[in-house]
Amino acid sequence: MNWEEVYTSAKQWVIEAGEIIRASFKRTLTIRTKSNPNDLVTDIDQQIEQFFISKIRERYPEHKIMGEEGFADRIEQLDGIVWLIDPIDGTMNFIHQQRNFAISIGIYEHGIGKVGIIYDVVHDELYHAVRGNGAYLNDQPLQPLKERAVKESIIALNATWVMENHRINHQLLIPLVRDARGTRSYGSAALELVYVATGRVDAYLSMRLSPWDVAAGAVLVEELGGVVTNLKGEKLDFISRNSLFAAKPGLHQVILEKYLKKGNW
Ligand code: 2AM
Ligand code: CA
Ligand code: CA
Ligand code: CA
Repeated sequence: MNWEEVYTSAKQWVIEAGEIIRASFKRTLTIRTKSNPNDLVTDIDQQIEQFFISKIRERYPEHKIMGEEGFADRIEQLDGIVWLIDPIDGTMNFIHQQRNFAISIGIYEHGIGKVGIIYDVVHDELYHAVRGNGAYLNDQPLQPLKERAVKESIIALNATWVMENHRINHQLLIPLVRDARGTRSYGSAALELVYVATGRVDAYLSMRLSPWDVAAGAVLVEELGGVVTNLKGEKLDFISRNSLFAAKPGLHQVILEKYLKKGNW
C-alpha cells in the first residue's frame, strides 16, 4: 500500500469537506434527533459522510469504511484497510456554537492505526500523523509529550459523569477531579484527543465512545508518546463501543493505578 498517496488524498478530501462545512454556516440546517433528544444529526453530517464515501470508493474500491451516520459498510472485523470516519465530531457544538467540532478520519490496517487526521474546520487547523513519521499541526511538527504530575494536570472530562449516576463509579472520579489542577470539557472527543496530543490538556476520560470518535485521535496521541486505552487500562479494539482514557506517558499509569483501577467501568 502506498501510504503516502492515501495520506495525501485523505488530507485533500478533509480540506474539501471543511469548505463544504464552512459554506453551510450561511444556510439553515436540517436537524434531527437520534437515540435521545440531545443526540443530534444534521443534513451536513450526512452529506459529509457521503462525500468521503464516494471519494474513497472511487479511488480505493478495495478499502472498507466505517462511519457514524450509517452510509458506510457494516464492519464486524478490522481486516484489510478500514477508514473510520466521523464527518462531524461535536455535532451539538456545530449546531449551537459553529465551533468546537472537527472532522475525524482514522485509517487502519489489520486493526493498527496507520493514519490519523483531525480537522478543526473553524480554525483551519489540520492535525495529521502517519504512524512512525511524526505528527503535525498544518506544517508544524508537534513535540513529543513529557510526563506530568496529577497535581499539575488539566484533565478533560464531561462534568456530568462526576455527578451521582448509578451506571458508573462516579465516586472514583471525585478524588481525581479534586487532585488535578483543573478540568475542562469541550464536547468533541476528536478535539479533546487533539488537545492531549498538543499538551493543551494532560489527560482525557470518556465513558462511552465509538470507534470513529477515537480512531484518528489515538494515532495522533500515540505518535507523540501518549497512551490510549479504555478506563480499565485495556487496549481498544476499534470495532466496539468502549470507554476511553488517553494521557501523557507516566501520567496514564499513575491515574490508572491511583484512581481508576478499582472501577468497574
Ligand atoms: P458526535 O458529536 O460525533 O456525536 C461529546 O458528546 C462527544 O461524545 C462527541 O465527540 C460526540 O460525538 C460523542 N458521542 C458519542 N456518542 C454520543 C451520543 N449518543 N450522544 C452525544 N454525543 C455522543
Ligand atoms: Ca453523533
Ligand atoms: Ca463523534
Ligand atoms: Ca459525528
